[in-house]
Amino acid sequence: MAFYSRVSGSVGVITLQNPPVNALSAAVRQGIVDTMHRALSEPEVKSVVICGQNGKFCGGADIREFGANMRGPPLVPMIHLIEAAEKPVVAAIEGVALGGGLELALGCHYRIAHSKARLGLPEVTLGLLPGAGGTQRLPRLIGVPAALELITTGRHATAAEALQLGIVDEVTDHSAVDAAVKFAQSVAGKSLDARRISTYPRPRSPDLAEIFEKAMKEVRRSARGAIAPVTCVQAVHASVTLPYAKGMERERELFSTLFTSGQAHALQYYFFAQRAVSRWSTPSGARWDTSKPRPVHKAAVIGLGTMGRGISVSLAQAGLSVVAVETQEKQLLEAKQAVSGMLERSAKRRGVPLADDKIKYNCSVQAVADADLVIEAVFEDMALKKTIFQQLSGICKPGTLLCTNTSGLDIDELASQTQSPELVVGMHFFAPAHVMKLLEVVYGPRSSPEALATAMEMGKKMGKVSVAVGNCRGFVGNRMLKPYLEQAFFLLEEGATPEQVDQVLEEFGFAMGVFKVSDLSGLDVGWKVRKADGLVVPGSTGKSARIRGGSRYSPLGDLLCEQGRFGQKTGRGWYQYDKPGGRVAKPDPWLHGFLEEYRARHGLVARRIDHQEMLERCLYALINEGFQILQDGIAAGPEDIDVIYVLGYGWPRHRGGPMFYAGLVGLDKVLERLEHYHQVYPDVLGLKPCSLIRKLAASSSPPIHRWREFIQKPRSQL
Ligand code: TC6
Repeated sequence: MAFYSRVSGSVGVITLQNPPVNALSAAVRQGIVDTMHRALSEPEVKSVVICGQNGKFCGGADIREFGANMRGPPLVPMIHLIEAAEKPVVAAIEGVALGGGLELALGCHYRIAHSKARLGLPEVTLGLLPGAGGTQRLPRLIGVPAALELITTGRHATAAEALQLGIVDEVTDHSAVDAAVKFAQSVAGKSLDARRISTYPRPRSPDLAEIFEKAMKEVRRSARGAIAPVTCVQAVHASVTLPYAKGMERERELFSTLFTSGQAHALQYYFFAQRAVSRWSTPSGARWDTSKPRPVHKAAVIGLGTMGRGISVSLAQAGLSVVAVETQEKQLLEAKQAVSGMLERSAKRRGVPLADDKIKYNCSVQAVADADLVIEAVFEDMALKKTIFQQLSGICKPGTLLCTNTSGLDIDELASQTQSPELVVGMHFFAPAHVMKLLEVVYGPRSSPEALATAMEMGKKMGKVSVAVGNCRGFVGNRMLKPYLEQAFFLLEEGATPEQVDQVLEEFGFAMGVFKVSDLSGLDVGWKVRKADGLVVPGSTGKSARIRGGSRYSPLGDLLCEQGRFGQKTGRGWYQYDKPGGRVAKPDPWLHGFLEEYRARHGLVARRIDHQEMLERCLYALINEGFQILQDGIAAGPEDIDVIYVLGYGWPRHRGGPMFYAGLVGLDKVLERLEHYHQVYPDVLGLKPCSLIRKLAASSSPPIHRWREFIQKPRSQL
């Protein structure tokens, strides 16, 4: 709702009240309309201020209401009522003015912002466009290039930038409401003719055609397959070609198309999923709201390779004192230089103070003795990690949380090396660790709820989205990657090329196909793991070369590694590059010849595989593993898996994540296709539908928010 008061006798103050972000729910919109009428009808009131409760102006339309039938007064006429008022209306922007919130402010005649406020039109991130006049008013106010950039990226601008762009009229370090009241008094009675943005002339410039062409090209490049950014450009285009009223009609048409689209549903689901993962729970009943994190003031990182450096930067930027340990002096010096450079660049980019003095470097593991939390980030080698955990257990003060940065090793095995296994958790960072937003926090069967809560909290402090996952081979992300990769290899055996498989996945929306990613991260990484698992059998021929443990196996990745083709770093992998370290992937005739020769050697006849089969086999194998993970209790819900895949594995955000996508396609359809492929390839375990998807499909495929009801609680682990 909205609360009305009168200040200094002549200023009507309308305060939006809908915690936590004063979103424009039906009740709030009704409140604004009612209180506006009241302010306009009271003769003593000469001007009006609109502000939000609890230091937040407004977070936009209430996203929770999007699915339901529209109630209450619509936004557009409400904003027109404000703009048409004959008394000056001033927006007092504190905290945030986002989406419909900023559109509301643009309908006001003046805008005063607090210096810490953030303003933006992030509708595009929800699969929408600013459909309350934002696409017509903002270009009229600040010009087409700046408006296009803000609307198509959805980024938040600082108050200083908003002032520079002309979005706000004044910025204050003190109360924006007090400043707005003062300002409102000073403009009472003044003409408002020049203050109604909808009456401003259409933006004109000789290079507009070029600007729109460039913007369209850019959104098509960066938002593969996402329709909202493209539609945003079309809507802004209407602001230069049509008069305001017609432009608003066009905005409404385009908005309606987006509003009911699957992409908007996916992105809105994802918005809530990203927030839901912080409310973690485990099969044993440990929960976010009953487990208290321990205070952490001092952290330590052991091993300053690529990951350790990124983790040190993240910790320092989170304001912690960090001890960074690397036992070889030369490597320590190199790491110190590299970390200083990373901190400097990051401070510049983010406009924050340099955190270099937060890190102390040391050659001895003894230096971590008084840390509250230690993150071991040495090579992915169980024997080495075990030795370090034994050492740490003897060195660290009682109660220190011991974390391992691993992409798939057994947390429990490491915990068993220590005197306090309840204090051991995994922290799976993604490279580059100071940039990537995802953190898988892995609890073992003996990790305490308090340890898990502390690691989750630590991730949040570092600006990550932390997802709690159970302990198993590859945890969630890498475990699901295995059957996906496997299918990609099988497709090559059956006649596809890496280019064809990658093209299908990129058309689906992945930033990079599976083979390009493999070249980027290095083929040797998976090779080492397969070797450790005893899967690599050099020189094996005949049928046995393609079978392991009774299941189909493709040695293609191993054979490439045997040739020294590790991907980008060696200039050759699934593609060729102009030099080692080169970035531009080019089809490699050698590889095509090698595949032909491989097929001939194994009696495989290449066939033409259509796009649908390539996509279904890769994605459905991945999704099937996701259902198995839910069934095993490794992830608490489908949202956890989806957030991991979008943030860590390049799954296109506008498709919500693999589990959401399965629901969108239809669980019975996914099941039917898995059954079909499993019938064709009975020796591929990853294609055998898991019992949870069968159960859900047999129960009329309930919506995704009800899937948890169908997951049998596994045995207590914590
Ligand atoms: C729009 O305006 C369209 C207009 C045209 C229509 C014609 N609605 O992120 P936090 C909830 S579209 C409903 O953890 P922060 C959020 O789910 C909208 N709920 O906090 C969470 O709930 P939980 C355009 C919302 O301080 C709680 O608030 N606007 C909304 O880190 C706290 O959120 C946007 O896209 C909402 N609009 O960040 C802005 N916003 O506690 C979306 C938040 O139950 N919001 N909630 O989990 C944000 O970007 C951030 O929430 C923030 C605050 C920057 C406002």
